[in-house]
Order: sequence, then C-alpha cells, then structure tokens
Amino acid sequence: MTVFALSTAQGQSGVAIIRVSGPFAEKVIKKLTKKKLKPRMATLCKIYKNDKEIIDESVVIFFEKNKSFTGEPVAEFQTHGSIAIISAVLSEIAKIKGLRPAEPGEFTKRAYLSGKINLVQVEGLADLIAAQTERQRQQAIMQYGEEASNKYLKWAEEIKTCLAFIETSIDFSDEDIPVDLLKRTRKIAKKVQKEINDHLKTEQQNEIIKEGIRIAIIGRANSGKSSLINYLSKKETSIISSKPGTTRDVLRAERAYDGIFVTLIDTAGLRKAKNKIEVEGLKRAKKESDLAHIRIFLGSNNEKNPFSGLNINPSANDIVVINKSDLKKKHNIKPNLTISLKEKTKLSILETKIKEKIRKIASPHTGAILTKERQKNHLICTETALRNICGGDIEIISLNIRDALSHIGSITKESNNEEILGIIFSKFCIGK
Ligand SMILES: Nc1nc2c(ncn2[C@@H]2O[C@H](COP(=O)(O)OP(=O)(O)OP(=O)(O)O)[C@@H](O)[C@H]2O)c(=O)[nH]1
Ligand SMILES: [Mg+2]
Repeated sequence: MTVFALSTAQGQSGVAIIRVSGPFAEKVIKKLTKKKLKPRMATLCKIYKNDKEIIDESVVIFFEKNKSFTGEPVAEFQTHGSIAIISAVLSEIAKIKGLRPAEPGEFTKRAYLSGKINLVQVEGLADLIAAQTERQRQQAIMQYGEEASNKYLKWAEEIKTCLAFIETSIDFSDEDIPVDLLKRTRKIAKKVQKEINDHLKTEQQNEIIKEGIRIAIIGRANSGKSSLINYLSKKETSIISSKPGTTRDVLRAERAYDGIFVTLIDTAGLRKAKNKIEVEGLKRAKKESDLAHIRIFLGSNNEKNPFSGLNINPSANDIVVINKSDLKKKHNIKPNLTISLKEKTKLSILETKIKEKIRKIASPHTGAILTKERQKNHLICTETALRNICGGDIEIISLNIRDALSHIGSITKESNNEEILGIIFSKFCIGK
C-alpha cells in the first residue's frame, strides 16, 4: 500500500514537505502535476486540484525504488508551508485510490523492512531527531551511521566463526575432536565477551549525555551559594540575602557547558537549624550532595572555619572554593580556588575548572556507546551464552554459540518480534 504524510512540522512555515511512499508514488506525481519527472531531479511544478485549479507551485522530486529513504518509490512535494496549501495537497492525494495516511514512523519502518537501515540505525535516527544538545546529536549520528552497527556486526561475524569451528568439530567422533578448534573457539569467545563487557560499561556515559550532569553547591549558610548559582545560570534562580538561612528548598537551573546538559543545584546552607523547615532543607541538601556528579563546596573567606560541621570529603570531581576574597581572610584552608562573587574575581577560572570536570566525566569513551535498553538486554544474553561455553560437551557449546549468535543478530535485526518493532517505530512522529 502507498502511504503519505506531511513530513515537516505541523503549522505555518516557509516550506513544507509532503512525502508519498509506495508503488503509486509516481502516479501521485502524474495526477497532481500532470508531469512525468526525471528521477531524483528537483522540478518546479504546478500542483493541481481536480486537474484544473492550481493549488501551489512546488518543487517536486521522484525517487525510484531502491534509491529512496524507504527503498520504495517515493514522491516528495516541497510546497509553500501554509496550512491551507498543506491541507489542499493532502486531501488531493487522499482522493487517489490505493493510498492511505502513514502511521507514526511508517516511512522509517519501511526503510528498515526493505533493508535500507538496520534497527540500531532506526534507534539512532529517533535519537537524532530528538537531540537537544550537541553531545546528544554527536552520539545519535554515530548510532545512525555505521559506527555502532559495525561493532555488533563484527561480533556477529566472530561468533559465526566460532559456530563454524564447532560444527566442524561435531563431524568428528568424540575422541577425535581437534583440540585446536575448541581452543580457538574459546579464545574468540573470550575476546568478544571482554569487548561486550567493556561496551556495557559505556552505558553510564549515555545516561550523562541524555540526563546531563548534576552540580550541587554545598556550604554553610551565607557563604554565597545562591549568588553562585545566579552567576552560573545567568539568571535570578535563587533569592540572595544577607540573612543566613535564606535558601531552604532545593533550587535548580539548567544550562549547557560545551554541548553537555548541566543541572546546577542550589541548596540550604548549613547552620544550627532553627526550625523543622530548615531541618528538612538540610536533609534535602545532603541528598543532592550525595547524588551530584560534581559538588562545589563553598566557604566564606571571613570565617575561621568555613566548612565547620560539613565534614567535607572532596572526591576528584569536587571543587573546594572560598568566596568573599574581598573580605579579610580568617581561615587557613587551602582551597582549589578563592573567588569573590561580589567583585567578580576569578569567576572565569572557576568556570574553566567546572568545564574540565564535566569533560572528564562525560567523555571517557569517544566512539559509539551503548544507548538502548533493548541493545543492552541482547548484549547481556550474548555475553552469558558465550560465558557458558567453558564446558567440554560439544552439543552444549554449539547450543550456546547459536544462542549468542541469535541475540547479537537481534540487535541489528529483530526477527519475528512485532511487539518490539511496534514500540520502536511508535516513538517516531507521523511523517518520519
Ligand atoms: N562581601 C561579599 N559578600 C558576598 C559575596 N558573595 C555573596 N555575598 C553576600 O553574602 C550574602 C549571602 O549570599 P547568598 O548568595 O544568599 O548566600 P547563601 O550561601 O545562598 O546563603 P543561604 O541561602 O542563607 O545559605 C549576601 O548578602 C551576598 O550579597 C562576596 O564575594 N563578597
Ligand atoms: Mg542561598
């Protein structure tokens, strides 16, 4: 069946793209433009309603079978992007017999079914369309391109080699099984197993790219935490006041550093709590401190013990900062940096330090990482099956290798699993 949909966003725009995919694509062009177009050549055409009234003048392109995104014949109408034109063209197409509106993700599903792209690429494409930060885009394009798929295809090839060795072994009687073949099989299996385990570890980085990095500002009351979040977030996130104990709730602000999504978190300052609300605030501050990827411990220069009662134990990702360098120093702490939010001194150095920490946390792996639960589940099953071939029974080894092969293969091509495919494609919008 031939399907059609508006592929650009709903509403008014400069240009709108209406896409038709299926055996009748060329017929649709003929009907609407009265022309037969040269394949893959943009042609300016009049679009007709009921063969006479002109709806619009549009660029129209015809893609032949196997030379389109879906692998089917495709027609693309690049019309002026008014709501009236879009609706008139769509209803003109709908009049043609043998056509129906496309379902969400149906163009992509057809691309997958015709072998144009594999499932890892489909999932990458969904992420590419949804990417909000530079980092998310970079990772999505690696999943959509060949980088991620090649990893899985290479493992599949290696496991296939194992299977070939084992099948050769089965042809021998028990006593004659060449020890060498078994050895080689185990060696390859071990190598793949290790590589899969390393790949599974990259999932943490995906979480950071997706959810971002949490930076909590922790310190005693009045040290300037709210002044700092306002400075870093470039807006009035929190109330600043000379009265200690001003901030009691947790306040958040979002921004990006070098294409990485960051949540800045302001917390209640530590002091002897005066009431239940403050006690709760401090409890929440502690929780944020524990959950943060980076903690900025902020103390006051004019206090004898700027971190008294905080029990700070900075990890490699934390930054110890003394604020209020404009006031007289009363402590003998050696912080990572001394700043003044009032006089704006050393603030750019603080931001450089923050960026360094972020980079360290967000970029341990530069290539394609693990981004999908579905892929993870198959990888775990592949790894388990490979681990199970340590025994000597050749039949069991063979079964496990087949199991590993089936799981690794399902990452790029789920066979007979309509339910999983349904979930994947429903994540797309109509028109993609
Ligand atoms: N002299 C001086 N004062 C500062 C500096 N930074 C902030 N302050 C002042 O210190 C006071 C407390 O600032 P806040 O940013 O509200 O401090 P806080 O840590 O959020 O305080 P709580 O929410 O009560 O824990 C305000 O009066 C600020 O104007 C600085 O660098 N020098
Ligand atoms: Mg505050």
